[in-house]
Amino acid sequence: MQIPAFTRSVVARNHAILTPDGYINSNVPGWTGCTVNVLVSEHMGAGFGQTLITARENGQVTGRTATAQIFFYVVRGECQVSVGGTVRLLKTDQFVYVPIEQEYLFDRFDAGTQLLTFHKVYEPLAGHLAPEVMFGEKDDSEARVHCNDEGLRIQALLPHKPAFDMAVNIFTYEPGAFLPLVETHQMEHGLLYLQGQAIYMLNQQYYPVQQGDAIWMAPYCPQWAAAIGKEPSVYIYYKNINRFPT
Ligand code: UGY
Ligand code: MN
Repeated sequence: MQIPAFTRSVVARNHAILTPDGYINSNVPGWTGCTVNVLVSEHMGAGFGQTLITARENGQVTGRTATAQIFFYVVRGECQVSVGGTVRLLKTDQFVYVPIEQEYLFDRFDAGTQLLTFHKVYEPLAGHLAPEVMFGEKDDSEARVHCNDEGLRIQALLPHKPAFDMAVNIFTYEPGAFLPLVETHQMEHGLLYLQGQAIYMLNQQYYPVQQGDAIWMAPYCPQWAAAIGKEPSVYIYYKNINRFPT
């Protein structure tokens, strides 16, 4: 037997790579019949949370948001969601945004359905009502070319409206595509690789990453990525936006 003493996971001051081999279940009140892996949290210094829920058939994910909004994305499988008076089937690559002070219930899971969540304490903006419940899905025809490079496309899943203080985007790199600069910015990121492989540079360290890996990038963490392999590399990521810098 191989000694299980190796992992690609890294947790550093301003970034982290979390690979599925190290995931351990957390119990979250109201989220039953499922495995919950808390990937990003304030315990590592983050200003938001990211979890991955893997549900059994009898799973129920229910609660009422308080000060934090939650974005739920179906990474695989399907389930039913009841929120804001609407009951809907949610399939792979579809999402629902649950604003503050809102009850939600996910059930009727196909066994093994995975939900990715991003949650953040909502910062109200004077003159703007808080966002309402919103449904949507990954749609490559909605993706926009990034930095004039046809090999890089970003789809914004949430509207470009000042009421939203978080963005969730899907970033697709064609094989061999790479970011045209090393980004160093005040905004924070959490991400999950949905497809493919890449080399991610975080704070001058180069990491091989692939589908299923999660990454946290603190504010000002220098970041760069290049797709490797023969298929597109695709990640979904969180970013705080639209508020006065603190
Ligand atoms: O939106 C962003 O800041 C994005 N381009 N960053 C990233 O993918 N690491
Ligand atoms: Mn960035």
